[in-house]
Amino acid sequence: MEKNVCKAPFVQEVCKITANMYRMGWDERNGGNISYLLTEAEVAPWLDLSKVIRVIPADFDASPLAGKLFIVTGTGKYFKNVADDPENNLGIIRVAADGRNLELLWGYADGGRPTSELPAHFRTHIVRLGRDPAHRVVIHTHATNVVAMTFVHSLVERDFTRTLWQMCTECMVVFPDGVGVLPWMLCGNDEIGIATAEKMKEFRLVVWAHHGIFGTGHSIDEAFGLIETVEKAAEIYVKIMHMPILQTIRDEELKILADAFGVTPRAGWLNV
Ligand code: 2HA
Ligand code: ZN
Repeated sequence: MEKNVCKAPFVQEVCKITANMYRMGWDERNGGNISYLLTEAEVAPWLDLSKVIRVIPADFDASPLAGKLFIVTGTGKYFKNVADDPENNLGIIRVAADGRNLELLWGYADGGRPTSELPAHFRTHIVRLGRDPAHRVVIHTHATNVVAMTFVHSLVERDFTRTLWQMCTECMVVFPDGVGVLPWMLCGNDEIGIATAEKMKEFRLVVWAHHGIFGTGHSIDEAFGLIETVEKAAEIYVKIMHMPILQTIRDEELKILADAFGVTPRAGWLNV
């Protein structure tokens, strides 16, 4: 018997994180989007997997994800509203065998579609799954201080990452692999999707200059945790950048930190 899908743990998780991110002030209006890879075993108790409500064309090739299930925020939908109305604001989709269509199994009840950033999400899933079979989540958000930092800091990835690492002790431990950075590009198309996925070959985090950030992970907590740690560092940067700096975390100390926590900083990015 089918149950109320809104009560499924994976729907509840997306409801909680979208509400939380809205309260962080990062997801104004329809800003931000989430896609979360689900297993058949997770979804089957809640939905009849043979019942396709609607077929939605994908305007890019998602064939490496054929047969995979995702819960995805809807295009034009507000994070503010997801928790109160998951069935209109979220959808559960399966990538069709041809990779050119998406089979809607639940949600987008008002005729909606997945996020406009689906190419960036799906191309990122393809790349990250190739690197890490436990990968499951892509979160895009307009993290305020990260966006601010892209106006006043070099966008060279090594420089950008080094500044973030220096802003708080946790950063080296959380993202020793650093952040990728893309220059300003038009969003919502496959071109930025391809560029994002190219960066995801090397990074779990990609900043879109003057727009936002993409974070990935095994879970919502992990992807969100990466983003909030970068955002916290960027916040400290924008608070202090116009003041005289009297001391910082030195590269020798970042190395001590990495050694103590058993993480490997991206090769060549520390000057030690
Ligand atoms: O979905 O965040 O990048 C709205 C956006 C576009
Ligand atoms: Zn955006």
